[in-house]
Amino acid sequence: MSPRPDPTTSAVAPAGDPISAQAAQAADRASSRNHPSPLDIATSVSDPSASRRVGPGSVIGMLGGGQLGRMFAIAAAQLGYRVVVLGDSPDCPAATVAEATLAGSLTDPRLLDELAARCDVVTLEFENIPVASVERLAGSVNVFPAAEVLRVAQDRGIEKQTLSRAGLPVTPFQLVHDRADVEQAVQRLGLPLVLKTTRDGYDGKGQWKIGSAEELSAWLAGGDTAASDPFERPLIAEAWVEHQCEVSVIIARSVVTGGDPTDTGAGQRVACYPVFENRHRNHILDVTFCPAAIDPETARRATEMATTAAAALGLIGLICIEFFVDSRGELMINEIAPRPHNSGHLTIEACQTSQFEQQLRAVCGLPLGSTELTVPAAAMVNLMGELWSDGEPDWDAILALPATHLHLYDKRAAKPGRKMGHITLTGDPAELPARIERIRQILS
Ligand code: AIR
Repeated sequence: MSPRPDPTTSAVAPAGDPISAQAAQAADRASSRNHPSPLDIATSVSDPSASRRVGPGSVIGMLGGGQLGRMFAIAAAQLGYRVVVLGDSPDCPAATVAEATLAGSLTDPRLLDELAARCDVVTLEFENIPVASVERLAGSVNVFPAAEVLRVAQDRGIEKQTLSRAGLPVTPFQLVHDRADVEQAVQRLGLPLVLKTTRDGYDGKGQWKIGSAEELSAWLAGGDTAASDPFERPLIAEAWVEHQCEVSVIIARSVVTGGDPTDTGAGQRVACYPVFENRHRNHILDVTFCPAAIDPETARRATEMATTAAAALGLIGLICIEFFVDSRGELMINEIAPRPHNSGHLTIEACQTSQFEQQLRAVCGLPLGSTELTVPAAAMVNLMGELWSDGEPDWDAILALPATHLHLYDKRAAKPGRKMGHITLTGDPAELPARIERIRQILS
């Protein structure tokens, strides 16, 4: 393990506490944008051509070819755009709906240069796109969200530093590089706590809940880490938050230099969706409800925090901010994802503008669309690979249900834990739980 500077102390650490050089750079970049005025926001965009309008008929580059890229390409086609995907395989989910797919590594300079040459603007569908690839593209074509946003979102430590320095509440945390750090984290944060790899973990991967001194000893002995050295990769310890529910807010933001009737001032355009309430199963999103069953004041604060986060990051594009609502009704940011989000899939049928069309509008400098619900309520149920264990599920029975919308991602292999599709239900909020139950019966 390479020696590292002292870990940062906590979400509430005063500025000036020791942090890693990388985290310090990111935090400095972000802190210079804390609570920006509209004027700051307009001038914080380093590339003055950032907001250049890219109209219908243009070609959009998509980094990543999964279901999020696929649903983006469908929305883009509706508005007369063409999409070129850079994905890992020629039959990735986005490939069948894109104009062209460049199949290969997201770090291949030849493919990146070809994408840049073919596209008018480039966006992405997962946040772990190598930053160097985005920087290479950005030398010749606008990429939104920018490399700087990805750098923050790819590292849980930098993410938490950046958000807390923007005055936003995050789960109390401590960076962990060695045994002494874990012991200090246990002292400061208490048990249980969650150890997470700072990079590359998702859907519960690279995460360990430590509930007792015995569990900590077992983890330190490497029992549950799949690694002989549990500190091989940088980690973050997070306090365990007893929460009543998890909610998410998806917000689009763009900065335009030209005047437009939808501008909110100094060129910043912002559009925020209603709050979504999320239920997980095995650390993976299972069901989303909208509107969330939280009081209006909590919803208002979540929206305000999402707006502050998007501006502090200098985001152009779409971002999802996930929150815990703790037992006292306080909000804490759990994580962020600067791309369309699984919890926003219901916007396709339930809102004036889907999250995918909104991403397109934001990165193309078009007016942002209304995020209003067009239905009383909606729910989204994920369809995971395990549903295929006895062959293809009975889609005809699902398609026979009213106000029920089936989406399948055309993935070639159904594996347990893999998102294969989703179903959106719209209608009376009181009836949604029973309708979800009916769907589960059909699919079981
Ligand atoms: N995705 C990205 N971050 C989180 C999620 N769920 C989507 C993207 C990505 C796809 O999941 O669309 O391309 C990868 O899915 P899979 O099943 O191939 O691992």
